[in-house]
Amino acid sequence: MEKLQQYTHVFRQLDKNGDGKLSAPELQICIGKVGGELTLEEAEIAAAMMDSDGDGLLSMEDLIKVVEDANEEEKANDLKMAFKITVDDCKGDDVVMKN
Ligand SMILES: [Ca+2]
Ligand SMILES: [Ca+2]
Repeated sequence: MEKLQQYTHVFRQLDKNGDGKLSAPELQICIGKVGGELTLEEAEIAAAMMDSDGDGLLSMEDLIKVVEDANEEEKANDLKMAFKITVDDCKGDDVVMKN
């Protein structure tokens, strides 16, 4: 799968309400998917940190930036790693979101 297709695929899965942006609750689901825990408050802070245009929501561009920036040394940044794992996991079309 092309990298951009992969991002699009992941993004669509994470974007539960289909508005083209990832909100804090949607980030929470993302973290839960890779076995992590994030409070809504933490998700809101994380979204604000990764948000590039200040609307508090993550666009696909923001997601790509976050994943591309993620590296193994940045263990502290769980959300980046979670995104990376989610994208890496998404090689096929048969990925099922756990709710
Ligand atoms: Ca959304
Ligand atoms: Ca934004």
